[in-house]
Amino acid sequence: MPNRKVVTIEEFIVKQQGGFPNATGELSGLLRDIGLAAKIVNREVNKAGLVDILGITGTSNSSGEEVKKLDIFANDQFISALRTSGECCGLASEESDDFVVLESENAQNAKYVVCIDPLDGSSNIDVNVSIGTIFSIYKRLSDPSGDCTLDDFLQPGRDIVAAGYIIYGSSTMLVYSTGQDVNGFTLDPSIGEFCLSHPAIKVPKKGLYYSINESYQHRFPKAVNDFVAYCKCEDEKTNRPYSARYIGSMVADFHRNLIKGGIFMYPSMRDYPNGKLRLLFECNPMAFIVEHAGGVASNGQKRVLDIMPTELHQRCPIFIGSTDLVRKAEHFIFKNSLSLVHEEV
Ligand code: FDP
Repeated sequence: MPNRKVVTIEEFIVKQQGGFPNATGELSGLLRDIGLAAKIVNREVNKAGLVDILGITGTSNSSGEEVKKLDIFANDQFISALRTSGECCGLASEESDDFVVLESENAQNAKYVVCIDPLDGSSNIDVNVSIGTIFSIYKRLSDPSGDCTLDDFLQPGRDIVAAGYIIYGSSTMLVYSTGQDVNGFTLDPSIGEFCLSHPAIKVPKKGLYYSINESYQHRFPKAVNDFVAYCKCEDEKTNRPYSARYIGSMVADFHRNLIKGGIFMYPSMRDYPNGKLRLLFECNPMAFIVEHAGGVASNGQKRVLDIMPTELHQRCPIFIGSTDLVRKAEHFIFKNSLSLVHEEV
């Protein structure tokens, strides 16, 4: 067996920083702190069945969903890691209604803000199914002499400086990009380090998986159902039918499709014109990752990263993954909108 040198995430971040002569090391520090908090959350996720941390708290988050204890634990860990890091002046979390200004002495004058979904896929916690953390980092727009403001968070995804996710699965992985390649690091529990395992990830242009919660079929727009029917159709030339895979944990569904090729969809629905997923906490970071891996993220009509957010907890329909599949879904949506116009004439 070839003896490959192990590269830890710390070494990798330092090496990457070396490629930018003007880098101050703040972004590197922030990424390292997120990695450290992820290890602590991972430890708790792994023993979730053993300690009294599993179960619901009886409260709801800002989107009215049940909050699990582990969500709160993860939220607290990331806030505290970022508070002490000194490189971040504020953060917005999917678990909190409003953003938090980090007022510690360290955080003053810091030039970055972070958006985080501390524990995504939380309905899967109790049943030992993969869950994840999603993060994105932006340069603040406000004057560094004062507190950060809402506008620092309401930036389009194309202005993300770095984004990534952690998947707590059969192994724990941290995948991130600073706007160049997308690299994946697997946690080696024997040394407690994230080690480079998936360098320069590229999402296959064509995919063989489609991921959508089909139980909502009767609430989806016709174009989405037409596209799903297309995925199921027999066609040797395009390797159809594609296989359905839906874990119900965006990080896990996204991660599989990133590595193997496929499309993840959470479209608009009757009564939910913007779908379920949040633009700032879920859609934008994943869109940033997929684009840097050579894939596409669309709301059905336009690039997710070009949407101008107007509120922290804004939702957004999403079609994300392999380029050919996402473009095909967009084509169905476009075709359907044309036929609607024709019907109206
Ligand atoms: P969850 O509610 O379990 O936290 O936005 C959160 C999310 O999971 C995603 O991770 C997942 O893809 C989606 O919601 C699942 O929603 P449905 O149960 O409606 O399919």
